[in-house]
Amino acid sequence: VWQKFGVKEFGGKEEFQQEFIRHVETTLARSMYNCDDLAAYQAASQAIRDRLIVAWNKTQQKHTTKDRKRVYYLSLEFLMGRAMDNAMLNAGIKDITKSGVADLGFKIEDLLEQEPDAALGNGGLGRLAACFIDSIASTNYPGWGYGLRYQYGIFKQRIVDGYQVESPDYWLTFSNPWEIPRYEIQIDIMFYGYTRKYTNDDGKVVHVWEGGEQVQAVAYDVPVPGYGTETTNNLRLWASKPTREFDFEKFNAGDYESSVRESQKAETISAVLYPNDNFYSGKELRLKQQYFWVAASLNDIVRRFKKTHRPWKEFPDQVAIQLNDTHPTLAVVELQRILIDMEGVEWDAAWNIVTNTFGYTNHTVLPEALEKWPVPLFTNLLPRHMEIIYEINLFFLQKVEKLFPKERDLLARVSIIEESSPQQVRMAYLAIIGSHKVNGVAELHSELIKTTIFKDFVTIYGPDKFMNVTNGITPRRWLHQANPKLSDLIASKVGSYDFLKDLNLLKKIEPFAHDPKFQDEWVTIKKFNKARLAAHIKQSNGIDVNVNALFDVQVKRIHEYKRQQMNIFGVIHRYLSIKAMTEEEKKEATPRVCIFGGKSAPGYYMAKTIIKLINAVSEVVNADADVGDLLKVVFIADYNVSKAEIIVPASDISQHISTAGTEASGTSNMKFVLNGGLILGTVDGANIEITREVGENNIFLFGHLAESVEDLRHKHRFSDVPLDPNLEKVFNAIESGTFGDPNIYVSLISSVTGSDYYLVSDDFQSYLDAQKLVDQDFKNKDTWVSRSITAVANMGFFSSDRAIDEYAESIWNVEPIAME
Ligand code: DL6
Repeated sequence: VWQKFGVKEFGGKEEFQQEFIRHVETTLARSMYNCDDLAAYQAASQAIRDRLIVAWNKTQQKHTTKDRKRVYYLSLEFLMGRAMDNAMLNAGIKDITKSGVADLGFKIEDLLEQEPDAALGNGGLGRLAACFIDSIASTNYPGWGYGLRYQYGIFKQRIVDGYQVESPDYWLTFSNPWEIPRYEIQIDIMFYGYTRKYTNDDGKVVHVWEGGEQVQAVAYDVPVPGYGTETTNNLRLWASKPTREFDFEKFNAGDYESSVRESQKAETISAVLYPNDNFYSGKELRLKQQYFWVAASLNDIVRRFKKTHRPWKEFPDQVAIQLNDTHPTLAVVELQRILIDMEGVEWDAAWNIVTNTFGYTNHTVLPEALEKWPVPLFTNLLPRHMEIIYEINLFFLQKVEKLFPKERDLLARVSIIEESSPQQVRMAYLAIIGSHKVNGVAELHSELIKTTIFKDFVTIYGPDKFMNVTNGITPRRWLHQANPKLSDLIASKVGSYDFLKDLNLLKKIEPFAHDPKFQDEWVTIKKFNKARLAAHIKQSNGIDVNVNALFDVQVKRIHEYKRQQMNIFGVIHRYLSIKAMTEEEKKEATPRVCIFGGKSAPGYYMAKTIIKLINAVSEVVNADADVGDLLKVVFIADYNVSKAEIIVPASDISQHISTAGTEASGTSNMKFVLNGGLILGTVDGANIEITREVGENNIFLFGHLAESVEDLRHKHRFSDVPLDPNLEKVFNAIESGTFGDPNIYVSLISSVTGSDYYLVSDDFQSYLDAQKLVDQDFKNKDTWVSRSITAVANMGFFSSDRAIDEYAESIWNVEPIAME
């Protein structure tokens, strides 16, 4: 069934091998006798890269000659993972490569293991950006990603004595074959300095920003191959460099250290990814990163537009820019600055261009994640931008005042400047005011932003400016690449691999949900994937797990709102129950392997305590002979994209149990279901739409609904709400030292016994009930497998191709350009 397509294939295996050997001998300057797995990985990637570059060039030429509107996706995070397997699969050259390297004595799996993850992101937001650029290419849209080329991606996590320990992610130690340095593309970026204005000969007031520090942005291009198409788009990542290597005067005066200081300072800008997920921390360097990246990207976009010699008013007909969260919001101000200060466009005309160009995606309602910058810091770093923000705000507030003359409070509520001490720039408000569309990332979330954090803006602009685009995932990486056996089985029923481009074709497997042969094959594949994960667990944790047990997985960033604490409290409850069981009862119990993974932000004390508790429970439970195979607890260290590719296909149940109304969408929920795992989840984020698509019989939902959350929190604040009795038993066990020093967990427990902001106690009984149902249902293998097949058959909606089509049609107004 395999179709040949895409990037012009190697003439055959032999041609690939010639290319491979050429790269070993010339690019790497090694010999085939002295070629280890790392060198073989590098040579194979170079051979594949050569093909990608040919397709990349053709695509760019085509897009330039077609001269149609392009979309630019601005994201401070692109959590790409590994590139090689994805490139081979998307270009349709995996078979050739695999057998080509095999003949030369290498296993493709060993080569793939050599590649470090490109981990330029924290979690959901960054991985979404990676899925989106895969889909933009696969659906032939002319689109580029713009981001930062961090020298250090998200930190590496080790577990030492049960605690998270961070170390830097040196992902660029060996040269990166998946990027093309563009040393010729260098853009000067300025910070600090001062502004002045003067009236020119035409009587026009001209604003000047000068006297600041300069750094240079250098471009690195990462080809993004679409699946089953020759379209190969571009992800342009910027690295910071000094404008001059060192200060000759200081050098000549013998002051060597300070002669290189400027160059080191410049390089710091793109050095490291801030490791916070759903949390804003107001560091000046972060704002510098944002401006550096946004200014370089806009300079590039504007330069490309100017080559077409169109009038400025046509800019939005040629350019759509999507702001991935508020991180790139400065782009709104920068474009206005370019237009009015550099290009002489009148304010109103310029503002019209700006607002028709940008769209803004909100990814969270959590107050601690909403970006605000202190005005003094902002003014010092970007004085001209601050002036422009004041103007934008003034015109906006005048408009609001005209529309709602009697509502004085409204003006203060919606002002871009928060009147705190010091004053703060509210970036989300600036993003809304500067964009023509604002979207949330799942239905519930998009409703919530309209009724809570952005309510006033709905009043001002009307509801049409606000919309929903439910997130999606790329089925290429998250099915075909992560779970090739399942992809092959599905293809055998669909009749082709077309479902990888049109995920609704999965529907064709639904009639086989009760077919015993198909079910057998389905179960065999799940077992294979569980065995693969079990081998990984044995290797990394030294723990033996039984592949016949129910694999229960919660892997994601550790965050109180995601409630890993509730999961581990539930595990302790299970442990206590097993300890109280008779031998007869034990025979009836469903064996479980509870698998956790995820990083905590380095400064997030409560999340780090949760990790410690999981590891402490794991140590006690796994060593308890009374328990045996009935319960195993595993914390997989350093969860990342390539580990997710092993973990996701192996789950029977995965947990997505955020307090209702807190998880904007979630995307791993989609990945797990697409791989035949069922969900245990709350009525939150995209779980709701997943339920609608797969049917409520094929998901385990529990917990309070979003509309009750405020009342429950209010109750906790103003009266004594009794602790859930089962949770009390769990806390007693922790406090009596069953899992080591109880002092470690005092604040974690009091976060629940106190205000219980995340409603762990309120939801605990319903969580346990749902878990009980999972245990019971897992025993009925036939029903379980038919539910799993039915769920997969109905996951078509969650392809990121669908999400991209929605963005393209209702926000960007861009159309695909066929390569053929
Ligand atoms: O939209 C992608 C992803 C959602 O699936 C998650 O639910 C949401 O938590 C995450 N949001 C963020 C916000 N970070 N900031 N700023 O990562 O976005």
